[in-house]
Amino acid sequence: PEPSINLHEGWHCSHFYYAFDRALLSGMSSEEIEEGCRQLIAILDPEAEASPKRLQVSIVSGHKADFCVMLMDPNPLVIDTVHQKLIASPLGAAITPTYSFVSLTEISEYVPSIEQYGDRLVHEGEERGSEAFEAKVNAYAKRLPMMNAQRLTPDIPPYPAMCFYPMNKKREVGENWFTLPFSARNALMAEHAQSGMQFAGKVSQLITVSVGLDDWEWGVTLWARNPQYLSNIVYQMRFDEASARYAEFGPFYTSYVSTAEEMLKHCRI
Ligand code: 76R
Repeated sequence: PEPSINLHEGWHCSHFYYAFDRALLSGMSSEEIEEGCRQLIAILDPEAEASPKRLQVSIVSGHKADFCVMLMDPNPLVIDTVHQKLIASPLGAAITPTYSFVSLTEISEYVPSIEQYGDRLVHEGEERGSEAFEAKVNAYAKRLPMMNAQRLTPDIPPYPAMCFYPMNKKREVGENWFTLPFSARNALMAEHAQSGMQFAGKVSQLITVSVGLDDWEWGVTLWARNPQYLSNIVYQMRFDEASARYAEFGPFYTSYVSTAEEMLKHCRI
């Protein structure tokens, strides 16, 4: 394939976390701050022409950061430009980056093909070739292209609460995910998916891969109708063998979706 920093399929995805430097802000004039806010709002406008395909601002809970900017685009430099514009803007000196995570959208190798989906139905007791079997396989075949488009070029769901955390699959002697045969990993991920599906309509998840790109192997972004569901889903999934035995988690960042304007107001800037 041709050399390119754009992906052959899917998008780059970055999560940026920032905190305001109150000492620096207190030294700025109100005119400077006002102009800084105006520019920050323009830089973080998801509808602006130069903006990445997806841009979401959220207000962070706790003191790990003040706000989060999540960005997705085919071109990683379009994503990074938002970060550079922010710190080069009039408020930039008073905006301290506290965390970032670089990843890619992907179709996991455990998303069943139509054939694998049929095998799973048989495994669950469905009779191959029966009317019910055919109906389910056809429905899946119809949904799959849409679901794969959502995995590679995700729409952000209209949910107010968000949680991000990075994770690894364990590589320890006797408990090494990467030495398990594909069939065993696939079975564990099928159980994982079953358990996750119980949160349909409450939680929407985006798993982005960061193997080779950042300090953890995957980024987990969860959006929920209500923050209670964030805790519920993470708790429940801890009992799935894929997580109970093999998952290791990094720091958790909880935030609430907002516009840049609402975020500034919330932060009393
Ligand atoms: O994409 C799909 O829906 C297909 C099934 C599926 C796959 C392949 C799926 C479903 N996941 C898949 C892959 Mn998941 N997921 C996590 C976490 O906190 C934890 O315990 C782990 C973090 C959550 C909360 C979650 C939720 N999943 C993966 C992978 C990639 C593995 C690889 O490729 O090697 C990881 C790291 C991972 C982690 N997952 C679901 C959910 C939910 C809610 C679902 C059901 C989605 C639905 O409604 O269909």
